[in-house]
Amino acid sequence: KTRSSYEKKLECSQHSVSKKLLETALAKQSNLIASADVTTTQELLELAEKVGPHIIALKTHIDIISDFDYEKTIIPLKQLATKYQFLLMEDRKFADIGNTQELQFTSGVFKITDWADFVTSQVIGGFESLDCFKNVGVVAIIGMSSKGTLTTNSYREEALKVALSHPNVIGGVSQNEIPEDLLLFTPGVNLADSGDGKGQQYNTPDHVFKTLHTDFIIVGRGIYKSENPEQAAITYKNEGWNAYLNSLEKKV
Ligand code: UP6
Repeated sequence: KTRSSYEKKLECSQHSVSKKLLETALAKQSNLIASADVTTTQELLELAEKVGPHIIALKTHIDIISDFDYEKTIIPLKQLATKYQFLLMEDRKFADIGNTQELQFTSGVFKITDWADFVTSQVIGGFESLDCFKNVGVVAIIGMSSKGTLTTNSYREEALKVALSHPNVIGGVSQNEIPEDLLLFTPGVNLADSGDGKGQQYNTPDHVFKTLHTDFIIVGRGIYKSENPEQAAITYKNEGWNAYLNSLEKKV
C-alpha cells in the first residue's frame, strides 16, 4: 500500500491551517516539527532562530517557560515565525469540558488564541468540547507514545470518530496509522535513543514513515539537547524528507 503525497493532500485539504502546513512542507522540503521543551524565553528564542529555517512548525509547551511575558516571549517568537516561515503549534493537550477549554484557550497569561496557529487537544471531552477552537486548527491526541498509555485500540477508534467528524480538527497525534483525511503527527522520534527512562518510546524517522505513513515528525530532545541544534535540525529534516520520498515509492 502506498501513501498520498503532500501535493495530493493539499488538493484535498479543506482547512486553511492544513493547507499552510502542506504548502510550507513542500516549499521547505521539510516535514520536521521541532519541540521546544525549554524553560526560558531566551532558550526558546535562540532555538527558534537556529532551527527556524529547517522546520515547518515549532511546537511549544508555553506553560513551562518560567519567565513568560507576552511582550518579551510571544512578540519576538511571532516575528521569528514570520521571518523563517514556520507555524506555531501549542501542545496544550486540552482535556476538559468545552467551557473550561475555551477559558484556558483565550484567557490567563498565555492567551493561546492570540498567537498559536494550531493546538493539540485530547478528545476525551467529546465532540462539542472542540467547538471553541474556531480560529485555529486542532490536532487531536489519538494515541500516545509513552509506555503503558491508556490509548488502547478501542479508545483510538472512538477518538478517531470525534476527530474525523469535527470541522476544527486537521489531524491527529498517533503512533498508529490513521485515515488519510487527517494529517498524522508523530512524536517519539529520535535517531540516537530508544527511550528516556521516563516512559518515552522512540522510533526513527524511517520507521514512522514506512510503517505509519506519518506526515510530520516531532523531535524534541534529539534537537534541543544536541550539541549543535541547527545541525541536528538539518539532519532530522533530511532524514524525514528522504523517509517521506521512500514511503511514496515503496510498496509496504
Ligand atoms: N508528545 C510525546 N508523545 C505523545 C504526545 N506528545 O512525546 O504521545 C510530546 C511531548 C514532548 C515531545 O510532550 O513535548 O512530544 C517529545 O519530546 P522528545 O522528543 O524530547 O521526547
